[in-house]
Amino acid sequence: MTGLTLWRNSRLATLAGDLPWGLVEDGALLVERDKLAWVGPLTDLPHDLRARVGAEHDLGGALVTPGLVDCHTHLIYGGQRAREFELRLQGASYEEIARAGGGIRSTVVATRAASNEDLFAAARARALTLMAEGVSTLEIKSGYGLNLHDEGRCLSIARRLGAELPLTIRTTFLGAHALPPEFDGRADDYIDAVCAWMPQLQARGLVDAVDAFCENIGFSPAQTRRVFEAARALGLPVKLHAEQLSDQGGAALAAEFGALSCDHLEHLGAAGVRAMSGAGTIAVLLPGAYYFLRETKLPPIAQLREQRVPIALASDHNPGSSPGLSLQLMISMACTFFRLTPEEAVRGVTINGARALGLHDRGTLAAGQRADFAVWELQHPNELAYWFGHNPCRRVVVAGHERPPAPQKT
Ligand code: DI6
Ligand code: FE
Repeated sequence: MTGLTLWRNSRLATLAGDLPWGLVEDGALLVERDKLAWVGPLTDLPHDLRARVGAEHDLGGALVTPGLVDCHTHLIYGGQRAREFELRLQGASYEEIARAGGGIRSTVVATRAASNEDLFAAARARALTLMAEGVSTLEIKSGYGLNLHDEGRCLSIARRLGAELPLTIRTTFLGAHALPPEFDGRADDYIDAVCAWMPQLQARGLVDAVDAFCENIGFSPAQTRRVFEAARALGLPVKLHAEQLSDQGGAALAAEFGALSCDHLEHLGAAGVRAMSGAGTIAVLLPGAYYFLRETKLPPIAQLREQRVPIALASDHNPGSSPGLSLQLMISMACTFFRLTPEEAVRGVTINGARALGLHDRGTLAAGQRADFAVWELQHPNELAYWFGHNPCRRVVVAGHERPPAPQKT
């Protein structure tokens, strides 16, 4: 039998148990293959387990957290929209640009025109940037292909990233992101098409979940419901871009379908919060989009807390509303803009991010969880919310293996 690997001399923010941060001093992690076999203060490590340790790493007192989870990204796309940003700075709104055929549609044109290799290379570089800050699980949505061929191409590229990079990729089919030009004036026909593509993409192993953009510039609740019914018929979990720009009742609709998450939520009302609470749906807040669209309406944080709706945070990386690639910046902005506590924000990119993807095998440091963790040159986990603009992540372990290019020491 292979020996166990001991990682010792660290402060652990386990996010498990009842203590703030699940903090463990002089902590140790024992890894068996891809899982955590034991977690706790080194002095409590049982002798029989100690005897089975094959390799040992001294972390020099560094902070360890669970590997970070970015549960909402649109990582695969062609082109960029810096010109659109300039127009918005001059007063044009995101909605106006979208209605004039810019916005998501312009990225669809660039994505369709891009080669597989170009799309892959650009997405790979983006993923590596997120990974350097401790991300070990990453969700990627389609939604810039908007036909069967190009949605399939983008989802296949997401799968290839998952196969070639040392992290978990979860894919989400977001065919109902925007109306492609060839369906102008025929949104219901387009929804029929999206529902018809879904089983084909699922049969190719490309879909872990289904999402839609329920918005006055996106799809109506009735159209979203049809997408969700198609997903349910295939046994696929759903998520929703809900109440980003207006309250469409999308969150309540998603909750009715047992959605894993509702995302954005600045315009979420009391009924939506209650519905999410009843359904166990995670609220995914996206401070990058709030910031970049210069939104002023805050998501209803107090009500989410009151109704015990777990809050996750994600980068929402996309070329239109959130071109950032830093979960640490999202933590910082969630605290400054939304007044999340640092602990809430860090839970948002670990345990609650995992739950927003339906993953229960990660997000905390506890025996039986996947051995996904990040090592930080920090004293206390509250510093994750404090520093911004530089990267204190020093090492990342994914499924028990340390990720290069971090130093490979024993
Ligand atoms: N909401 C968003 O923030 C992204 N998609 C969505 O439905 C933005 C997509 C884009 O502008 O390209
Ligand atoms: Fe999004």
